[in-house]
Amino acid sequence: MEVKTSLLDNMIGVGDMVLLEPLNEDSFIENLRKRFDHNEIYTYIGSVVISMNPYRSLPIFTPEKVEEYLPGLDEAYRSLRDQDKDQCILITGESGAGKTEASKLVMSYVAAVCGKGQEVNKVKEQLLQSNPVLEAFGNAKTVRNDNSSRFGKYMDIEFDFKGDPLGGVISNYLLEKSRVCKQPRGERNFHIFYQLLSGASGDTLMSDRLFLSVLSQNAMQIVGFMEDEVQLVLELVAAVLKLGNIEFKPESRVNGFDESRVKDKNDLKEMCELLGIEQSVLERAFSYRTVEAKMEKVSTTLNVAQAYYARDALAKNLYSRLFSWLVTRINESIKAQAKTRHKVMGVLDIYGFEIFEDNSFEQFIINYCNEKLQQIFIELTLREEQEEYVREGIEWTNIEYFNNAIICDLIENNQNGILAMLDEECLRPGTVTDDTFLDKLNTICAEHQHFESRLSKNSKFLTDHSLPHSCFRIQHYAGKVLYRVEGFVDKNNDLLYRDLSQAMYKATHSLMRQLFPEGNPAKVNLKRPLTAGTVLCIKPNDKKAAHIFTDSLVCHQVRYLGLMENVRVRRAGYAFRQPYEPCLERYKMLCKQTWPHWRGPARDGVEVLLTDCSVPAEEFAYGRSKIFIRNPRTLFTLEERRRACLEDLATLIQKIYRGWK
Ligand code: AOV
Ligand code: MG
Repeated sequence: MEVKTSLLDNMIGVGDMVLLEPLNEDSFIENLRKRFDHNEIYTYIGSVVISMNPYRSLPIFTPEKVEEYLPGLDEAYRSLRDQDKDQCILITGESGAGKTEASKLVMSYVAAVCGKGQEVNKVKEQLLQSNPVLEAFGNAKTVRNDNSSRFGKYMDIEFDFKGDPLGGVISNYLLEKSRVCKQPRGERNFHIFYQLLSGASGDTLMSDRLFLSVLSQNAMQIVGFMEDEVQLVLELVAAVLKLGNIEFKPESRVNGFDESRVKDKNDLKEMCELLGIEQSVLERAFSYRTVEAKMEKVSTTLNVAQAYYARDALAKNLYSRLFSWLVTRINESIKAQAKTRHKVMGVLDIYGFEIFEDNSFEQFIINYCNEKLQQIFIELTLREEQEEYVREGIEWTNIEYFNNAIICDLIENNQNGILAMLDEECLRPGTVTDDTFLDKLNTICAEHQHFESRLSKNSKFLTDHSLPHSCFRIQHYAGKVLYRVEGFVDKNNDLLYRDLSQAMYKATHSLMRQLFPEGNPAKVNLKRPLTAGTVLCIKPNDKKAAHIFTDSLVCHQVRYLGLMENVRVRRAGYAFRQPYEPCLERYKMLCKQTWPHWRGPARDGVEVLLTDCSVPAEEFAYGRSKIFIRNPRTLFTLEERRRACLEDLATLIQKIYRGWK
């Protein structure tokens, strides 16, 4: 039996890295490769799942198979149902690594394992169909991923006491709204714009009914959108398109200034018709801006550049508010009806770390989010794990790992973090430019190990002195990224002139009015349940292609995700732990001295029990309140014996019963 297993291991690799022999980076990557070649895309490090993107559909996602392939998920779901613990699944990995697909798999899994019945099925279907709706509006093709998420998403699935889903709540974070106006070369706008335009002539945008690809339309219906709501949403998408067509020309004034005028009023007219806005109101809002100074309202003229700025700000605001409204609307549909919410399973899927040729404010924010997620991952699997051993008094040699807290601090520190400085610059009226912001960064961050500019004193990673003007570089956990400061101040400011928001509020379009109330929409806080499972997604190649496994690329990801350290902690550590009482309760039938009752401290009972089962002493460690078991196989052996014992007992009872009859 033993031989067979190792032969199999030789061919398809080991399923849990904790059991890998010998353990080093080469064998680790070799193991991933073997498994990848055999379509085994999941590998474990204890309860952490590593998922390799296969870039093609594998026949493993049927409801029956899901369970078999994702034991980690199964564990999370069982703990939620049987042990009454909220669960949270964090999904991380760079852009295109397969996070969003993995998050959908989590949802399909939940749908596959839990109860049936009309009500439950409806809830499941709605939860699942919220994905295509949000992807249509929040995903786009990028250089890294044809279906790249441009927003962060956290979804709580709520369960009743039986473990059946009752509903869900979605929170969205920071949509990359600049994409509405401008897409980097080789990239596209959000999918919805193409879905709206596909197969339709330009006139369709002005026809009574707008058409959307059947797929999204159906998904919206299942999630609970009324037909007229779908229409209202599409009208706003069309309005954003129309808005993008509006152009401006300068008109010279007597005082020497150029004042902006709408070039061709046709698009303006169509947009106004679509939204029920008076054309003159919008036209004026593109030529003048009202500023309040010392209780006085002053009207200043906009030049052509300012008019374009105002137009783009409006398009971005309109679209991102529409997106948030969609999330709120979906939540109304999918929220749990009954009040008997019992437990939740949270799934976090954000936009992955990305490095482009040109990186701007958007990449900076996205990469910062990933930096934070890596922090949580480190906390859970490396820091807390090691701290528990110390707390329980288990002998432990500390395993070093790179802690990226220092990079998070560089960005978010309240006093001199990059974001604080940016906010400060945005508050200074008048003289602020992207360059003054960069100057400020240079003076304050030049000493930081992970920051690089032309003035950097700390050249630890300054290999390349050709840093261009108006750029800075950050050494992120996942790699160095060169950011161009152009647009940082504007994008952070994100000014929407009041004249425009007021013009929008005057629209007769009912949804439009809702999107521009005065005041800001409340922000959602990310609250994560305590227990967490993790999925780490790895991208096998840079070509979005199947069957290709690029060693260097995989190796880079294995390093920055800290996977070797993770296996080391897991291996030197103990795969399984349990407080003494429940452990004794579960296995006491395996030993005469502890069965049926043990009198005395549970810790001693567990010791007697384990000695009696003659498992080698090095397999265990006795903590202050918990027993630690090193190898999962030891646990499996105990479980098998327990099962055998129960079966014997059952046979015995049957015999007695028959004899008695
Ligand atoms: P991401 O979520 O990690 O990137 P996706 O989940 O969108 O990446 O995956 C990118 C593409 O890889 C998908 O569109 C599929 O073509 C393919 N893919 C990923 N996982 C699987 C799988 N399990 N089976 C088959 N194909 C898969 V980003 O959102 O860009 O950070 O912002
Ligand atoms: Mg994604």
